Amino acid sequence: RVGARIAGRAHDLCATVGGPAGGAEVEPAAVRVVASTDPARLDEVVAEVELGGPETILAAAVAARSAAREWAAVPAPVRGSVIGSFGRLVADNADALARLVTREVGKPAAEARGEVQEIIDTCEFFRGEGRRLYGQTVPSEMPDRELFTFREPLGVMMVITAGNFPVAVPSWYLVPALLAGNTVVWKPAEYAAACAQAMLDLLTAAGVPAGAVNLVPADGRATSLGLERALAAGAVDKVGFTGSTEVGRVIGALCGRHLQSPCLELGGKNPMVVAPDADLDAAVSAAVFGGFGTAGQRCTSLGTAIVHESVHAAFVRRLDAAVSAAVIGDPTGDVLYGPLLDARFAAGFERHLTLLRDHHRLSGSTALGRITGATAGSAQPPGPGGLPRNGPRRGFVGDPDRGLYYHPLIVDGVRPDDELFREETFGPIVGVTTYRDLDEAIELANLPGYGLSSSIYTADAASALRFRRGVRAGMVSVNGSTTGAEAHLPFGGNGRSGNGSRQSGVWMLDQVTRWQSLSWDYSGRLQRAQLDTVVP
Ligand code: UN1
Repeated sequence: RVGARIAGRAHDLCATVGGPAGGAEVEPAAVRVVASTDPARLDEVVAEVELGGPETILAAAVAARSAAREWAAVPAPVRGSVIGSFGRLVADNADALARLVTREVGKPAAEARGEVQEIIDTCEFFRGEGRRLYGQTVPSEMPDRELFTFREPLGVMMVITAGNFPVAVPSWYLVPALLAGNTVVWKPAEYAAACAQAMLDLLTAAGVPAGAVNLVPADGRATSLGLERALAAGAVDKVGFTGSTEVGRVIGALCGRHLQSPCLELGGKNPMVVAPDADLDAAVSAAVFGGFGTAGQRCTSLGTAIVHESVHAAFVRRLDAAVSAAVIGDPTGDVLYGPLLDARFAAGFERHLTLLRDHHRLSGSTALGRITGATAGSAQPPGPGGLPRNGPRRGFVGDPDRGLYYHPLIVDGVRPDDELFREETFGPIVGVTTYRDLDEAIELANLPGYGLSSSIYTADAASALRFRRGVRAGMVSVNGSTTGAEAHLPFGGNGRSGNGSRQSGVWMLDQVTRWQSLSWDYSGRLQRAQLDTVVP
């Protein structure tokens, strides 16, 4: 069986969901077992995950191919009903699914519930698309001839997803891919495999047939080898990937060799401009939510606040106060953010912190590094030179020594040459810099070369519109956070953020279908385009 082999029952979703997950019967290749742990309680294993090798991925693609014809033959409105049932099942199991998200990747309860809502919204949109999935009628330049276009499924999609949105982002691929009549190989993040298993169980319970979605947890090396083989064997028609820019380049190159254009949704270093006329309290709230929500681990997280020099001091003071007052910690509670996703993400974040040490002026109450110490809640001990360091934090709930918790960081005075200004950090850090005029702010916003999300706080319509036009981001928010895109608006970026593909809403249909045209002549003679076309 292709699928996440998980010891025991990793989720407590309701009785309608149960039994073995979907996926075709194939012999798995050599595997390794890894533990997916709760990042807030590292000693607790959420699931034992059996990783597939390259052969497992190839086998899953072949299984998806065998299931493709039958699924594509199901009328689109019926496929839409299956998506509708999936959405209802997700809604019926929303709390349990959100709890699993919290447990497996440490996302705070409210945000996890929001993530589940994003699946429901996506299903609501695509259910109806099953009754639309429109093609066009196009006038011909010749008489007695009709032209049409049709959307056709691509065949087999390989979907590779990260664990920061372990259920919502996969649904952005799985739901439209299935609706359009494709079958899927899904490689989730290993440390979010129990969430993936729960999603597959819900899809199966909703009526997605065996073999239509094949779940294969695998490590990075096995994934790229398996994908390479599957592409070479003609077993995969399209790849969808959400994750780092670095891995996106590898996947883009692999697909390019086979003349495929993947859907790539990569990193971001998302700017927020705070204009002199901005509502500063609102801008600070957006910086807190956008920079520190999900512990800064959204691709849309705020990277750098670019603040007009006239309001810079006031902005930093208020941001610092808001962040210092925030409660962080155990994600089952009401916290701003919980632990980092997984040990590898913590290690990556530590690398950024190492580069930051000694290079930046950190704002007054900001501490640096992992939160430790059994007595969280006591004051922060100062480090050398008065700089606060690792240690307990006021406003912490839970056991700091059991989880991957990090202090929130505000780094004031970042410059364009700084690593922190240019690179995505995927952790709870916000950089702050200043600008003098809007052109400079736009230039700073574009400098890192990403192009995913962006924001401006201003009361001036002309500044907002100028920023919208000048910023090279796929998503622009005026007086709102860089995070929190709605599920039916085009989502994606260019530059280091992706290859220009857009997810969500009708735009996603272009990632899961191919256009076919039909020219139908009923003149009874050969009509030659251009040659027989009479243009007066
Ligand atoms: C991601 O981090 O990959 O706009 C997706 C947002 C979310 C999705 C983020 N709705 O922040």
